[in-house]
Amino acid sequence: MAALQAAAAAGLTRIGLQSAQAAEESAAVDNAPAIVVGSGYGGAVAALRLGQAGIRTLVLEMGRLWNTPGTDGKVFCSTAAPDQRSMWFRTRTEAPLATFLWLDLVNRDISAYPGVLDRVHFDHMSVYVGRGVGGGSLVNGGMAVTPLRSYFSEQFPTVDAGEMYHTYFPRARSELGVNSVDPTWFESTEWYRFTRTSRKAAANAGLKTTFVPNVYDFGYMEREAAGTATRSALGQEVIYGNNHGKRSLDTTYLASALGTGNVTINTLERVKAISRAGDGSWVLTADRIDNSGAVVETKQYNCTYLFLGGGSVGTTELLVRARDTGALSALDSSVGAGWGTNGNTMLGRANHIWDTTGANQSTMPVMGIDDWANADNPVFAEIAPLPIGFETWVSLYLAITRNRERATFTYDAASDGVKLGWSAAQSAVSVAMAKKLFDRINSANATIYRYDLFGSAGKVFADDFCYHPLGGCVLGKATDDYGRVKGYSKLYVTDGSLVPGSIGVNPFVTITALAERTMARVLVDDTAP
Ligand code: FAE
Repeated sequence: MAALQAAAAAGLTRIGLQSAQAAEESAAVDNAPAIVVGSGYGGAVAALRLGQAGIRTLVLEMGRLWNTPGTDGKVFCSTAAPDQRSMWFRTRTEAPLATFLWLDLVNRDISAYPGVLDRVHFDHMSVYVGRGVGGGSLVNGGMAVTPLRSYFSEQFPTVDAGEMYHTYFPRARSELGVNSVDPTWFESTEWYRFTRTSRKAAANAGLKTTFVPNVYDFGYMEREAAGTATRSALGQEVIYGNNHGKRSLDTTYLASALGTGNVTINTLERVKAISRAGDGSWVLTADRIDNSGAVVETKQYNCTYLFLGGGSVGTTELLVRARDTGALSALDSSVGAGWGTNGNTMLGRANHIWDTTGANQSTMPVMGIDDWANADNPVFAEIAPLPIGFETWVSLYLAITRNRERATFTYDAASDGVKLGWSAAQSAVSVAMAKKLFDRINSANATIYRYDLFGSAGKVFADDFCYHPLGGCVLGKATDDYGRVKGYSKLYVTDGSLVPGSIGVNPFVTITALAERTMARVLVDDTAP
């Protein structure tokens, strides 16, 4: 953390604790033996393991380093009072919950700035992603869930599940700082009344609920509740960043990566193109932007080993562009394919007047309704908070459904970007599955859905955005079984694009564990002298 803090204080966009030799080599020349694109889960694991192996590594991240307090003394703004820090170059926030009582009370006008949460729009689906050093870990709900082994094996038939569940999942959980809420405190605190109310409604329908671990420090949260620590999860902070309590990647993997002395992170640099030089090394073109979004420099980098950790959307876009512009024409035809939303659908239910959810709600979810074993309609629904500071009687959920629909990214020459072939009908599959489960809950409790949360048209199910973009460069299809991209050597994918569209639970533990597995293999097999 010392390196991150010092860099922030100095206003630097280049962060590192380099060894003297590395500093000398990299002062003028923009190259490194290894480059990692993106600093989310996949990128952070790659950076740490490369750094530990003594390989000088440069991480290129398009977002900011989030460590500099604004004029209010805080690094991040809260969901209740969003400002320019909230969203990536927007003039108005685009929160998932668009309305309350059909009124546009949630979103605010802001000035354009490289804020921490982005919503990437495609024709029938938009994707929320984190921007900054730490990627999605800066904005997510911290739910650290290991998938059901049987479903993992179904999704990754060629991966040794025994090795994953004995070695790489435990390694990922340990490095991420996963912990669990104290059940006694959970049962008594006002901050989780909303969860207990949803649990009761599920139980009335004969449905099972399960505690879910998290990377938020629950010891810290208890101190927040006791009034002895500054509030973050209990202070309406989450999707625009947490000022305290959360073990985001900048405090775990990336801090350790910088600590090796071999890793440097350049921020506000967006990789636009990758190609291969005549000598087989990788060439990257990156735009460095300023706080207004203007490109202030276009840089070229060169490396021997290239690791792509730009996330499902970021990495897939880079590879689809490279293949379809001819820069890397040997990439497999499956690059771009196999993308899904993890079956995401958000919805709210209206509780009876006596079933309060509480004005005080922790922003960190700790429980899910687990009906995944229901072969007719597998759904795992996270019990989500609605932390707006007054009683709403709303139970909110993010349902993860077993939607088998997949889409493909295609290159769009006009915009030099990608289009996503996801249709409204494909979202309707997730909605139908979520509805089947929540109709059961409503019927058992004589309750109804909320019609006021997702726009003025009375939409019940938020079917036009997702939090869990997965796929686009699927393991074993676009890559070999370890994330080595087919068609080229020394090119790797380590992020959520490897997961084939669905994993049945919140995905970052899986992404981290797969990246650990890739790095363990690659560092032994591919970098030996
Ligand atoms: P990701 O974390 O998205 O990192 C990619 C990084 O690469 C970002 O920092 C980008 O800015 C950067 N980047 C992309 N393209 C470029 C480029 N061309 N040049 C330079 N940099 C680039 O990827 N998951 C859970 O497991 N539990 C949760 O509770 C949970 N809650 C969520 C809540 C929200 C609001 C959101 C948005 C997501 C949530 N997720 C949750 C999903 C989780 O954050 C996501 O699966 C991971 O962050 C994906 O990790 P990747 O390494 O694939």
